[in-house]
Amino acid sequence: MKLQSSDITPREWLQSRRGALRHLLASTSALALPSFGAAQALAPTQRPGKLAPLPAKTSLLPGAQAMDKLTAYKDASGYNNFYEFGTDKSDPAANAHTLKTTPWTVDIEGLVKKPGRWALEDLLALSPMEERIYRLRCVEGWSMVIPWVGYSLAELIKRVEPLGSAKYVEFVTLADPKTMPFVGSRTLDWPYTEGLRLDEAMHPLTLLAFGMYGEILPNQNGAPLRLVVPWKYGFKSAKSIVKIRFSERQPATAWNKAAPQEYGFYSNVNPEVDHPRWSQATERRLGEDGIFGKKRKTLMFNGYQAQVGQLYAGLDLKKFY
Ligand SMILES: Nc1nc2c(c(=O)[nH]1)N[C@H]1C(S)=C(S)[C@@H](COP(=O)(O)O)O[C@H]1N2
Ligand SMILES: [Mo]
Repeated sequence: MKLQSSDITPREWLQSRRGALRHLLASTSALALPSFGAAQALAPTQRPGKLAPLPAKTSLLPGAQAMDKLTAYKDASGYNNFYEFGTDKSDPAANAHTLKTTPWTVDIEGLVKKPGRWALEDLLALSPMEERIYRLRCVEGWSMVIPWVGYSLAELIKRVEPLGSAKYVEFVTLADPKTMPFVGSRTLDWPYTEGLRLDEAMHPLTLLAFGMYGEILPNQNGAPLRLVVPWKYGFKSAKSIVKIRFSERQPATAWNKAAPQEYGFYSNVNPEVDHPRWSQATERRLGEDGIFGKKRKTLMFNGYQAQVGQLYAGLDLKKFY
């Protein structure tokens, strides 16, 4: 039987990786192992095996291992929102092959002591890679569980030394009409931008992701690097980032500009605050429930309340949606 990542729970996934590592250590010279042995030892059948491997150690951060069943790779990479490549869920997988991810640079701008341009290679080497299994819930009502690979955005932020006046972080993503067929369409004001309060951006769960399922990100999931903010609606998790800007004022965001009464700056997952056109109380897990399957209850802060709830103490979450 061929074991698919979608058939196993994250606990089994982690245990089988440890088992594979023990087997490898017993059968080969331990000295031959590269530094992040665990992901290297991942059985090839558990990795999609389509893209370059991105070795990582398992993150021990509280909240970093959602114990729900993993979403199948084919669903996570085949059902996407990436409006630069079209508005249908199947468009990004069909069209994003044109995205050119090398060379890639990220500009750090604004209120920091160390502004400048980072090459992707230097960002990849900045901090050890961790695998984190996060729930991600789209504002449209579907959700998934993905083993991401990356490190806390805080590692990069500390390195560039924000000034005391910096209160917000803006993320600007690629808008290249030559490779992104829908940049120029009137759906959104391009480039797609997003923003976080500095304390949200510094929260250890806020992930700068370079990979998923043990491999580098597929283009349609935001290669070569993206944000993953697991307690917020999916649109806050900007894909294919080219610029990170620190500011004193709250930055504009693409969805807020497009429909301010529907998409606020905070966009924390909250089953008690409905979208003006639909309820946010329940969700469907991708691949699991089927279109007519039963819905599951959406959790406050997408299940990350213990980790992030204190960021919003005293804030009226109905007003700051
Ligand atoms: N640049 C960019 N980033 C984006 C989007 C987009 O259209 N463009 N869509 C967002 C939305 S609505 C969601 S739900 C997630 C989807 O991420 P996934 O395709 O990896 O599931 O990406 C977010 N990041
Ligand atoms: Mo979304």
